[in-house]
Amino acid sequence: MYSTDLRTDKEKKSADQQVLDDAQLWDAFQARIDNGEVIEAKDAMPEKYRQTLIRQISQHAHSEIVGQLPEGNWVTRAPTLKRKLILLAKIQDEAGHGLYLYSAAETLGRSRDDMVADLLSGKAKYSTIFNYPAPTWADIGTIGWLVDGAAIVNQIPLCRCSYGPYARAMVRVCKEESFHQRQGYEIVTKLAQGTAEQKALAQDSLNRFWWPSLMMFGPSDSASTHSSQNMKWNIKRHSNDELRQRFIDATVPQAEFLGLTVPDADLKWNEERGSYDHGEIDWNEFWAVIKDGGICGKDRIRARRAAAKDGVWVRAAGEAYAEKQRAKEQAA
Ligand code: BYC
Repeated sequence: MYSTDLRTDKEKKSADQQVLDDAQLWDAFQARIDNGEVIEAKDAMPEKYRQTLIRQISQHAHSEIVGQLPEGNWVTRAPTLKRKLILLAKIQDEAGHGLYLYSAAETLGRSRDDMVADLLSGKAKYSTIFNYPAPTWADIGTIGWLVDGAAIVNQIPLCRCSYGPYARAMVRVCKEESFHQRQGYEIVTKLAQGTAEQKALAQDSLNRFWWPSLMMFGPSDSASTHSSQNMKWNIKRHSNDELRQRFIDATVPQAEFLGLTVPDADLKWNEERGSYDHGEIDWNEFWAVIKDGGICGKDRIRARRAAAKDGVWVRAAGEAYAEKQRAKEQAA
């Protein structure tokens, strides 16, 4: 498959030799991070840094790709031609995000084929949010508003992540997510300001997507295994709970503006903190969706396996064409 790892075999070998494992070299790497330097693909890095980036970036890429599925179901049922075009453009953007992210992960030495194989075998994680069903048109609005909204809050700090290829990919992704969030909020606005039935549809969708959207930020800080090291390495700039709180504070007024009710009886403005207090997230549900795939996990993997199988001829044709071009260039 196409690779963006541009290093020669010799360079890869020498990078392998540079894998930092003794304390002194770790300190030197940490000093670069503390100094705000950007780490590039050919730089020496601790093996754990490389592995945690491959883990996070590939999970992120899988989320973008699997995230197309609930929305894809609505392309043929979008209420107007304009809505259909906007939705198609958004879904196409998500494919592009997956591509940038797989490419960024490949610079760390893992092939896209291997990463995709992990997704298809069920080994790799992707965001729990995409294992929830989207049975109504209002859900397409809510996904843009809440899911892309949460993604922006989580991903803006990643534009300053210490790993250059990931940070640069995030800049473009965030710009596009911003359009996605607005188109989603616009759909929900139309419904909330429409008939009583339309407003009820919007409210029902908010009820179902609110808590799963909060789970997108990951487990609470006390249960997060990677946060502390990843913050030391400037991969993460803020903790899961900090970003979740930021999302709640930005989103509750948006729901209020639409006359919708956030489904949290404990939600209350805290004057002293200048922030909302909120109810307890059901972490049992979160871990169960990670473990068993929730309502849609099996369908999502089945759909990705079918796409991989149906796309074999496309990839073969692409490779044959590239080979033909190479032969032509060599002959010229
Ligand atoms: N779902 O130590 P923690 C989009 C896992 S796509 C599933 O806090 P970390 C869109 C975590 O992987 C947006 N698993 O981890 C697309 C770890 O397990 P492993 C996707 C989760 O990495 C299409 C364990 O729990 N965004 O917007 O420090 C259409 C412990 O967690 C989840 C990204 O991927 C979860 N929600 O922090 C529309 C952002 N949360 O790997 C929209 C990039 C946690 O040890 N990723 N886990 O087995 C990140 O920022 C971080 O990886 C996270 C987790 C904040 C998600």
